[in-house]
Amino acid sequence: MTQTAQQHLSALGADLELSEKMTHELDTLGFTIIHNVVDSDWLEEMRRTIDMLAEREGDNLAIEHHQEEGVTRIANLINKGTVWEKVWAHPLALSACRHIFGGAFKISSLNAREAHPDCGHQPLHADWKKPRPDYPKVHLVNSIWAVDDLTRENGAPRIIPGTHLRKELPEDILDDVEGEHPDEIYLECPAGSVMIFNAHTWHGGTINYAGTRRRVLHGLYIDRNDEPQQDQQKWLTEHTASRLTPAQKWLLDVE
Ligand SMILES: O=C(O)CCC(=O)C(=O)O
Repeated sequence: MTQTAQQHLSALGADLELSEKMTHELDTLGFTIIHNVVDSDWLEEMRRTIDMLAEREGDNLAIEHHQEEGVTRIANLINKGTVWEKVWAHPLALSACRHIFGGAFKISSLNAREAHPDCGHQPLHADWKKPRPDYPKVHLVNSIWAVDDLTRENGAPRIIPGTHLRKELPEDILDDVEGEHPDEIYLECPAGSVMIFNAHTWHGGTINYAGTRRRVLHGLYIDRNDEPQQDQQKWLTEHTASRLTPAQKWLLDVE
């Protein structure tokens, strides 16, 4: 990592010492869950802002990337409120990224997702869809922030431990990426928890049978040399730019 990258990451507080449990889980399982990252006031602000944006954007929701049947997705949160800054630049998430990538990285995107009642099933997938001739290099790290309690009944995401250590994509190996997997684990956790995972790990959204609210955020980070899901320079508003620190600009890879 260059000295500039190290300076910016230090300015962002991305040098927290991770617990042995966290690093062990990240290395062996591909994911870790941390509870009580978001307090109740902050959760309320997130919930209010998500609902306000969903109402305001209507049919235009997530036009920046992709829409999903039966699901509310809100994209480009970086330019949709100051409440999100504490998410995408969170020292814990950045410190975990630093451990997983082992090199310089940047923001790929920050989006919200909520499966509607009886909807939300996704095939098992890795977020990095390309072949991995450079395995075990890590290209993507994801974080799922539980804005509401996540349970098996309301569509907690599922994940297959250890699959970040496979070169292949699930569709190359499995007969049925839609069906149950013998090793799947549901990422059940109370609101305010964050699941950080190596995004080569096979995972997917599940059905919200209970019909209760299950808003989550996806904070996605990418190797600094790869192309992000969202071109931050293209979508950056003057308002956002005006309040960014030099280190935050570096993290977003914007001028
Ligand atoms: O929100 C979730 O439950 C996981 C969604 C997911 O993996 C995705 O949209 O790629």
